[in-house]
Amino acid sequence: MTSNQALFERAQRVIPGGVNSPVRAFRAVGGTPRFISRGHGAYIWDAEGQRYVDYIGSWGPMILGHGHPAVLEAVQKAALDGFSFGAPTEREIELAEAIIQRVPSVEQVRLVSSGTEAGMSAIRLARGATGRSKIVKFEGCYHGHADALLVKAGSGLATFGHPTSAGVPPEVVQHTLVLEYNNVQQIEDLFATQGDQIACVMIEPIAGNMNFVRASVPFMKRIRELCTKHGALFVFDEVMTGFRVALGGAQSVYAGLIPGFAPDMSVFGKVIGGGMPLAAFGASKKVMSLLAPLGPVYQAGTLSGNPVATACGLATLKEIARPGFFETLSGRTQSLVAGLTAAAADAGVPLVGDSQGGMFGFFFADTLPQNYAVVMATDKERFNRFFHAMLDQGIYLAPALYEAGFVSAAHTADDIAATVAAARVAFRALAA
Ligand code: KE4
Repeated sequence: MTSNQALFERAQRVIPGGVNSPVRAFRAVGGTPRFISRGHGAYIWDAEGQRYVDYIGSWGPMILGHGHPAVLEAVQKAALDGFSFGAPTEREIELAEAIIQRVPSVEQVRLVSSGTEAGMSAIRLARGATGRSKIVKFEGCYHGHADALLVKAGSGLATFGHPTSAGVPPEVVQHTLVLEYNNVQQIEDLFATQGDQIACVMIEPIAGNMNFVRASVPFMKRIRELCTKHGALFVFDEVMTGFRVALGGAQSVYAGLIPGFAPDMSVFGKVIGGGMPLAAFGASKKVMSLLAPLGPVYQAGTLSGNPVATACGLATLKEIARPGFFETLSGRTQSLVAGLTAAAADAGVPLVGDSQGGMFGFFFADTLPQNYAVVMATDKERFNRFFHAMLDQGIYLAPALYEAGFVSAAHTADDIAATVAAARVAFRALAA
């Protein structure tokens, strides 16, 4: 049996950092990444045969758990009919219809292969629809690695962003403005001075890339009002929250809090592909009609709407639409967060947590952070020690304090109880 360390050393010889996506390398938490050999239900096994209760779920897609029989059957059948044709298929129509059925704000969607591709295309479409160049994002929100979105806040309000990555020329991000999440005054001030130049405001409605931070109702309401007033598009990045926090995504949660609320454009990924490479972006028919081949905004993809991926996504969406699915999943996730916070309190360790549907987060802090700066000021050292104490007990949490966690329908009450029991051991060690 090859060890994780041996695989990691071999991987690093041929793949940068030994991984195909940075967070997998455990650099935030230290230690050797686990090379996963298989998954089933709520569990994954590493190359050394160690079993883990999986709270990553491929960073969101595996909402049913690994190897759901109906999904497996759909994928196997689709694969037998052909992997990819480069021509339209009926199943792409079915998936588009399934997404639109659950998301009233979307009249048409375009299917693509990753959240990055969907976010990048959404930005281009917003710029094409408005004829404007400036875009607004918020510190701590991640929308994929398209150049224009790899930006950190400028030196002050309304100054253009600076690249967060080498290889991104300053002129590429000169139109990207980065504001503080949940800061109503900043968005007010920006629109007051530059409102007529803004193509879109893009947001993670519940920010899973700074662990778990909710946009406040006043903040969300004000962005909606300002975008409407100034003709900017309000883009909801629901790659993580879509079909994960609720069947209708985060926008259905906010529609319940703000009468008549809806974004102008939505980006989806993860769950809609069920673990296969598939993402989407959607909006009104008027906006979407600007896309090639109908309109002047170009966008394309060899594997867009891939026949096997659409089968996987459709089978997944069918299962999560079953009556009671999200009630059960939400209850399971809430019991996890409640159990963790109670265990921490018993050990005298400050811990706060939150969840929505099958997505959760927790912080070694006394109150829930409302923005990126506060998230990054929470106790990282304690988080990392907790992460490893749990990993050593067969509980696989997100290997970074700025990442959210995910519960699947395959996680049983016993899995949650075992996780909380392991946390009791870990918190006692932390408190020592
Ligand atoms: P992908 O290009 O990775 O499919 O999607 C990018 C993306 C866009 N928008 C949001 C809100 C996202 O969370 C993501 C990707 N999420 C990360 C997890 N923080 C994926 C994990 C990774 O990068 O390996």
